[in-house]
Amino acid sequence: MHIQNLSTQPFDGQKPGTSGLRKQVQVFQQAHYLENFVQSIFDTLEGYQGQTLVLGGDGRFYNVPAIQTILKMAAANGFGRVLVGQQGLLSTPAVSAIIRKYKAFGGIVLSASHNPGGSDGDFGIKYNIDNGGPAPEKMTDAIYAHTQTISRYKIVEAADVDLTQTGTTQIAEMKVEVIDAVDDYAELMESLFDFGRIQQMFKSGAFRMQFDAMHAITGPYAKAILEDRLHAVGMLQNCVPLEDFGGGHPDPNLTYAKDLVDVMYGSHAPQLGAASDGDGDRNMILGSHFFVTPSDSLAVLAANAHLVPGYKQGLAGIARSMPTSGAADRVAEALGIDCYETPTGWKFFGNLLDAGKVTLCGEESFGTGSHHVREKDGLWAVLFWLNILAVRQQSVAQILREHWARFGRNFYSRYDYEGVPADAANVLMDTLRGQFDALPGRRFGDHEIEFSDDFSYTDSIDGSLSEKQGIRIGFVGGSRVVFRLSGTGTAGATLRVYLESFEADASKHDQDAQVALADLIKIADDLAGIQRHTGRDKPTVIT
Ligand code: VG1
Ligand code: CO
Repeated sequence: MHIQNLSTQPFDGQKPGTSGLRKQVQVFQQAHYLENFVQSIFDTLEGYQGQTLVLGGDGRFYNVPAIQTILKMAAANGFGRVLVGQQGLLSTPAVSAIIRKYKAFGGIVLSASHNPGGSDGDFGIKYNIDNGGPAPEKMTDAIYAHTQTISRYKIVEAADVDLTQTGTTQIAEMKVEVIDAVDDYAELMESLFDFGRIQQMFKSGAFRMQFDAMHAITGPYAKAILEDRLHAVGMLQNCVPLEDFGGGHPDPNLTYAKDLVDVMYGSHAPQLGAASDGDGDRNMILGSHFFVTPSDSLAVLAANAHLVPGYKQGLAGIARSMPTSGAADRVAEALGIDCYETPTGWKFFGNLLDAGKVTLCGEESFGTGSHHVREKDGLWAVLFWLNILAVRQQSVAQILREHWARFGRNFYSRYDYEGVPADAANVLMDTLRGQFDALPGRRFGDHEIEFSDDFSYTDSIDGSLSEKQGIRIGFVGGSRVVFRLSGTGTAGATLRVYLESFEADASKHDQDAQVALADLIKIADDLAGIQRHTGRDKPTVIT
């Protein structure tokens, strides 16, 4: 078979963000655009000749053409074997699990996660290393540098691989194994959770859940695990992955998972509601008429981990991203273990997990996970909750109320201003930075600013430094406002404002978070001049 060595020219802006390179589909469809990025990944790697690559995506528009191209490029570049999901499908956590199980050299995930799909939507590509986790910043920086000077890429001239059936074929010297997308992942889940007990709970007929796959990748996983293995029959919706996710945002939150929210706040609501995102790494957890913030969810999983077979030997530590609330910190303190604070993005958890310093990790953006893989894992979190519910035999709301009574409640909310002009967003951030010296000591009603800074993080394992990871304004008493610009969007900028206050008094725990945080919300706007800079008088999404 013939290996072509084609000449090409660099594209601007192939810089990976919080989680890989994400662009509109039309951008990816330009001749050589995908190829340049893939060749830049391969050229950044060392020692992959003859090794195994894992490949799959969330099924969005352009998934299969991209897979066919990458297979031919992997063969031309000398990989020995590619494990590719049937139909080109693999969830992000499944890719991570498969890399680890088969000791692959790395993996490529095709996804723009929670961003909309379809021919007018977004596409994305991400490289994961041999621990199963996202490439660290040092590597994504090197890949980006390479895209700016690239002049050639290698590809084999060959027929497309049939992805519809599992089985083994060959492209040039390289073996292609089309594997079942779900089996390895399901086996891993079964090793962590008490499937017998969860199955009993469903079979008793007294417990119901509603799971919404949002027409994205988790559909086949949920069917195989929740329905076939655990007997959650008739409790799943939107489980067929569609190229455009049925026209929606596959983002599990109160705004975009409205169908599910309507069920969970309706009459005869089931005891548990859950949804996951485009690539299956996020989760939203709801009880009957009850929303669990992702920050609280992490804290509850940590406090109840001893009830779950895979975690009963205890937690080494917990890690959370900086904007995530301090609820998990309180659990860590009670358990006598460390809690680490990292920048936003799962790539910062990898070193801590590899070093055995933490067992559970979480982000406020509906991401929770553990040392079982090196990505956040949506269905894993749902199974963790099911296992806790099966053991405790209480409602989600009861579990949260008892949790707050014991640890106190961290009221929390995030305001997103999507699609604002990038210049305006940058001016807003820089104006805030300009005030750092003047802010401490300033009072707003009952609130006095204690500190303001740009969060920077030094990795305790490899010493790498990541700066400007979000502006923090801390108040006396522990309340906090954080301002950050998103690194996953493809149009304009998204300003995220994270709000948090702590309440120890249990008689005040039933307040609505928006009411409890009302003062802080106003202060955030005054401080940053959100309306003045962006012209927006309200956020696009509140979570
Ligand atoms: C967002 C979230 C972040 C998450 C990232 C990837 O990033 O805030 O917590 O890790 O998405 O999630 P940003 O830069 O837009 O705030 V996913 O589900 O896209 O892989
Ligand atoms: Co995702």
